[in-house]
Amino acid sequence: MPTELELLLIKPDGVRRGLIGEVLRRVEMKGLRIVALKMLKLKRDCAEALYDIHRGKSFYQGLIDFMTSGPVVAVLVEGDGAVEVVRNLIGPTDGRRAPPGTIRGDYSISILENVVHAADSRERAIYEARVVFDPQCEDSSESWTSVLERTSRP
Ligand code: 3AN
Repeated sequence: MPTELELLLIKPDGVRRGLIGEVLRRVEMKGLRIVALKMLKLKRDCAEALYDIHRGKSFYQGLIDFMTSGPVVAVLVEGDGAVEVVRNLIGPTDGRRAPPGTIRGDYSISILENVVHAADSRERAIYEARVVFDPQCEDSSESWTSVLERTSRP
């Protein structure tokens, strides 16, 4: 299988729960290479672009609210069959049904707050990577400069 790129996102619940290291560890231990990494709070229109295929569905607004509720970590991963390998690592969407040993199976009992997102095809991986790594996508109220300002106030 030729080497390919996959876009993985650690969702706001994964960041809030302190699972960044655990997710990255699993990706690296599997033998995949992390080729780009960025923590950011998504602007609303970027979250909408990321989930454009779900527009109009009953859970869409809740999904966008959730994805913009706190910082996410965007991870660009490279490896042989990376899309399939990462999708298998994260497990199926519903954390209650995801098998133990998968990230969702081990850390989620929710269909919405399921720790991670991963693109479902090579084409989507490229599209989604372009969305989330675009500097315009970052909500600057949560950027590192605002963290510095907040923490260095007397
Ligand atoms: P996956 O992330 O496994 O590819 P998708 O693309 O079907 O799943 O759904 C995208 C995201 O939308 C999911 N990760 C989940 O957060 C949310 N979602 C999907 N189905 C539902 C649902 N029935 N209720 C609430 N949220 C959902």
